[in-house]
Amino acid sequence: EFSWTAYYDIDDIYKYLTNMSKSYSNWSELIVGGKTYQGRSILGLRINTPSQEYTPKPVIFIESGIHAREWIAPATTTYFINELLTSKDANITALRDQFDWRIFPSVNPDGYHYSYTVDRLWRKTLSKTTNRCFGADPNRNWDYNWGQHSSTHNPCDYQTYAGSRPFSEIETRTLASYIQSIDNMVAYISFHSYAAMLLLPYSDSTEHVHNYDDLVKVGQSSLDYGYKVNKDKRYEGPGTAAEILYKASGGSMDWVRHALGTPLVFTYELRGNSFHWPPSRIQEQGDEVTQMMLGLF
Ligand code: 0X9
Ligand code: ZN
Repeated sequence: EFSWTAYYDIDDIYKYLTNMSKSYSNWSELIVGGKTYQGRSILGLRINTPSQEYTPKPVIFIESGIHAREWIAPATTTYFINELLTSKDANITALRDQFDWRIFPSVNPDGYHYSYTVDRLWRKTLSKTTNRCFGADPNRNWDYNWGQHSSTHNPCDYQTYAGSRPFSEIETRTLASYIQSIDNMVAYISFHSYAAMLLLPYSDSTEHVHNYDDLVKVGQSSLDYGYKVNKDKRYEGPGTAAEILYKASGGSMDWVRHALGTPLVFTYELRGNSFHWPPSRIQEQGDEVTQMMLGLF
């Protein structure tokens, strides 16, 4: 049985998504956001309850687990899926019904499986680069200002190798084309760990986007909601990644904002004091993220 008191390998996460799509087949379905180097699908769940309206609902996209070792991100994301599907709380059912959700708990499933079975601190993809080394940082590989800040061009770099060219990785390339095909995407939310921060575009420059003040306002509301259920430590931000964390180029958030003009783009750096955040704390992180999503919309 799937739960939120343990971390699961990718097959079990995918089995959970598949089971939920069958149990709630009237308003949820499995979706494929792309492909991986090892031939996996990037699997997600669409949640779109029936409505009386003729116009399609606005889409909210959730991208989680792009960095393999940040296990709290996929765990929290399946927790949130579970809340959307099963909660009787009127605020949560209203949030569920208002939007067409596309939720991907692990957009780097090869890397996640590798971190689960071989190298717990693995961050990158698993693509072949040199004879000795492999993998690129999928959050440095998107085609916007690629290869500049916090990026290396050394395939043997364990952390931030940007790849051989923009979208060299099949995961980022196929996911970007899936994202691009979505009409009416109003929000793109990405989950990482660990810093307890809410980051806004851009990561790559300190320039403020035209609706920066709005992003700060709704971001602040999101953090207020989160703080209500978890007073352990208030998240830093909202602020541009470039200003409150560090400049980094080639991230998904910057590409989505720049190439697609999506109005609401956020990156949450979840809690933790290491990548080994204990499984006993998944639930509290899940509740906090659920509240933070309620505070956004
Ligand atoms: O460096 C990153 O990619 C993220 N931090 S992490 O420690 N999880 O690796 C920050 C992401 C900020 N946004 C972008 N770089 N686009
Ligand atoms: Zn990360």
